[in-house]
Amino acid sequence: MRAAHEAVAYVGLGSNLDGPVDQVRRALEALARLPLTSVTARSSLYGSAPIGPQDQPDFVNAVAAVTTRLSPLALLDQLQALEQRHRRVRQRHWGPRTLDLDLLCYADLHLSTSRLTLPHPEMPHRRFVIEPLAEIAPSLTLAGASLTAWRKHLCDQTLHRLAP
Ligand code: ROI
Repeated sequence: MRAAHEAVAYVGLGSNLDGPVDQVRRALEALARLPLTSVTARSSLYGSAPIGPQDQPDFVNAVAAVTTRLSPLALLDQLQALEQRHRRVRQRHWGPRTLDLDLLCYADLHLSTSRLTLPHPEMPHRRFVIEPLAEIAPSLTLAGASLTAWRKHLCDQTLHRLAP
């Protein structure tokens, strides 16, 4: 489905299986090839301790900014198809995965459906999302609060910049 206007959306990427750095780099390249969509910025790659079960490898995370004429659900379809092309395996809930692509927010849309909630409900609490987002969109606001304000409320999580 085609949206009437171009919208700015943010996509979170994460991997902790099968060469995570490569998984995330390839996914960033693949995002740039999505129909009606361009990648306008991408963060550095970050290494992050897992949120959820601790008996799994650290994650590699990044965030990309895109402009798109796809509707939110059409963009979600594309992201899920991309996860499948990376032979996404997810062995258990909140367990390790080869590639996770989360639609974090889409313009200033608020949406709550069975398939998609926007902005992503967990994103304000996750350092592995907020820090890369602050790198590429420092003036973004979420629910009326700046990323700097959100940063003060993040749960403790080890995060370090891995690669540009
Ligand atoms: N933890 C980190 N650090 N990074 C992720 O991308 C990530 N993704 C998830 C869960 C399992 C919740 N934990 C994560 O889906």
